[in-house]
Amino acid sequence: MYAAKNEHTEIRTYDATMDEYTPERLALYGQLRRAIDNNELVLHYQPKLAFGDGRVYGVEALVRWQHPTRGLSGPDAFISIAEQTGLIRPLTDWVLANALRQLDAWRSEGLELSVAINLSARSLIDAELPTRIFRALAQHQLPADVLELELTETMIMIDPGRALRVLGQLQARGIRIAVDDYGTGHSSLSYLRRLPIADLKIDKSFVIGMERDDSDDVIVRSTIELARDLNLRVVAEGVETVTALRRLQALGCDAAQGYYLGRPVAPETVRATIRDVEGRIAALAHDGTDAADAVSSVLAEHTTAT
Ligand code: G
Ligand code: MN
Repeated sequence: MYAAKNEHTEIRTYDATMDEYTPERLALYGQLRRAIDNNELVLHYQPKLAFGDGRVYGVEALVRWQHPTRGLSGPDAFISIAEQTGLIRPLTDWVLANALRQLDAWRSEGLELSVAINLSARSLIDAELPTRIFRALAQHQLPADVLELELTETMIMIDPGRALRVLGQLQARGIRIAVDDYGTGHSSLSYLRRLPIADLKIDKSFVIGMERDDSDDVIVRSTIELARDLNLRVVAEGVETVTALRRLQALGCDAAQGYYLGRPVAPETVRATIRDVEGRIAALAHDGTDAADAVSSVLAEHTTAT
């Protein structure tokens, strides 16, 4: 009926793939609602490394659902149902509260990190989002610049006017806005320039493809140049090999994230992951045996200079 009304046709044949209210989805809705209340959700954290000093400066929080029978699933399995049913607000609040509580604990133990959370399309145009975020920060007496919000170009384009208003308020208070999966959407550069963004995250598909596909390498290279011209911090996602890491360093990328550096891990494993990646990066920088590699000498120079 809703499909027929939307399309202004009198007759519309039932199509199960369009049905938001199948028994499966309704069951999922109920389970997700309980999951949020019962702490079946968990956040895993993936490190982000700064090329400048070879240190992990922040982590991205990634939500997982530890379902009693289905096991661990990622956001793809449940974000869309949350968006369609209004559960996205309690879900976003849960992620925000938990990520900030964890960050507060780390920082009081001397681990100077920032944390990034991923927003969904719906929460981005939620006029009350800024207030809820400021309240959560205040609760832990955290400065605004330790929080980063990741959103995709596509999400911004759904309602650019509203997105811009919400983002403007957040940025004015010092929160960092990052464009996630950059390169997969269709936003014009002139538009992007007007947004209050601090970080550009190059989509992992280009970074993964870079080693064997010249056009991916060109995209990565020109994105880094563009980001630098626009005074943005540019972060490469999907760094899976040391070759990719070195290439990005040579291209002047600011930071990197990916399986080579560390997979998303449970909070209690974050310290060990950071120690491990920083150790490996320091070793790479001092690896004099690889004399042909200009990149490692750049890294070495930097390490001795600081
Ligand atoms: O859309 P976004 O960039 O936030 O996606 C993050 C997702 O990418 C996470 O689910 C994470 O597990 C995955 N991811 C992180 N690093 C890598 C990587 O190096 N390779 C691949 N294939 N996926 C990654
Ligand atoms: Mn992200």
